[in-house]
Amino acid sequence: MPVTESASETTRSPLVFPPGFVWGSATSSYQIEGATAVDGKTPSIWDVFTRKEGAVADGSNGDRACEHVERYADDVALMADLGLGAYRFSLAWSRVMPNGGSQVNPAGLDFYDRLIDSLLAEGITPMPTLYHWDLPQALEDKGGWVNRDTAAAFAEYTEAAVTRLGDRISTWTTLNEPFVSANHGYVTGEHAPGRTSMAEGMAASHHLNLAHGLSGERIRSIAPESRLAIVLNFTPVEPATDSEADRIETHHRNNLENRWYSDPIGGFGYPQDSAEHYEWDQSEVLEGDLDIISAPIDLLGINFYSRNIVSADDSYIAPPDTPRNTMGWEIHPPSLGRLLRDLHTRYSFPSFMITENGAAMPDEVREDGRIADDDRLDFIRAHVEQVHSAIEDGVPMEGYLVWSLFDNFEWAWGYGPRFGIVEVDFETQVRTPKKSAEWFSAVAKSNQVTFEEQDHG
Ligand code: IFM
Repeated sequence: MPVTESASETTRSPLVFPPGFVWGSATSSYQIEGATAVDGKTPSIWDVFTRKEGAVADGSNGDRACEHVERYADDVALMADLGLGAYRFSLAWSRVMPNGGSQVNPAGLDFYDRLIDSLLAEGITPMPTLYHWDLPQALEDKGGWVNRDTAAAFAEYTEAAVTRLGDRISTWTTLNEPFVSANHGYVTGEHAPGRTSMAEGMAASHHLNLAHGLSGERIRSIAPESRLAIVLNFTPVEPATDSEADRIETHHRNNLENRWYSDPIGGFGYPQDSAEHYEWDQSEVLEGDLDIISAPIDLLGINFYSRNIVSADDSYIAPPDTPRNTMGWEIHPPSLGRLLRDLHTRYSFPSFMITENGAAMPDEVREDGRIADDDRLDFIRAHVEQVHSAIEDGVPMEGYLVWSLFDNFEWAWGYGPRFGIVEVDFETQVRTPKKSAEWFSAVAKSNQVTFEEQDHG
């Protein structure tokens, strides 16, 4: 007898994750910290970019954001209540090394020192990322990522951070989503520093890769016990039609968006046909660079949100019933499972973690004093299911971190899109866990995903 969809949902057995699987959340410095000009911190490119007319949809900036610098102790207590096992955050470079120079600012490092100690006291693993897009403006003034010296400066900054904090960190992440730093920052101009040159974007991409490699060398030498990671974003692409033009365009977009960092790091070098396609002469790639970049990493962090359908002439229009989040991004969980299997097949990285996955949703329904975000809950659960099935297929997945712990400053979109599993009232700074947070907490505490009807009750 056929079972109805809802009956089959309720009768599904739980998905149990391997012992030690890590459940946690992710944030980044500029998006939540606030305190942008205290204790010796100097402006980052985002402090400057947000002041430009029209740069941010709602004219906002990160001056206050979630006031995490002030409220970190309560925030850590909240994570502990939720039963999270890891917290991925980033360090603001210009808090640690004002002006990006060689002078270390102990007062800036004090904040991360306190944060890390509070996390460890609660049994939460701190997972710092050294760079999540907030370059010191002083370095941008010298050419930013287009200037090779920025990669060397990043290694100096790495040394300062790892020397002070490294005794308590088991995994260091160098960069977050370098594709976005190079592309949105230097090619499309929609992110800081707002430049619009393909050639500059290409130079930036190589210097970001080099920065990862040079930073990794310092991490290995100063904290040989800790693991080395990088976090990359992947947006699987599919051609809109079977036409040769669509397939060729898809191929190059895949190389640019999904392989420009993982290929050199994984030892394949840059995709040469696409370098030619994008008219990059590779003059920035000096002898020895690719060896530095391809030194082994211990963990690849994967940020996944959506897929892209590509047509050569940009004519593709998705069917009106395509499910989307409030950013307009298609919701397509099977692309995550496929991506994980493909990455494991192509590269020899020893371990993977979902370091960001989540969705901005309307958050309009309130029940029992909190946002009843069944749509976000469904989104996360559907993606977590894909992770489980990849594990069953032998992909070495070690954890899942939801983006994001809090509603926060969503870059050029300002505070409009809400990605948090915890609601933040930006006037009062009150944090209220949403229904998805309650659900995620139960998953984290039990290490399994259930399919009970009451998940939506
Ligand atoms: O908010 C961002 C984050 O900073 C990087 N990854 C994507 C998120 C959602 O756009």
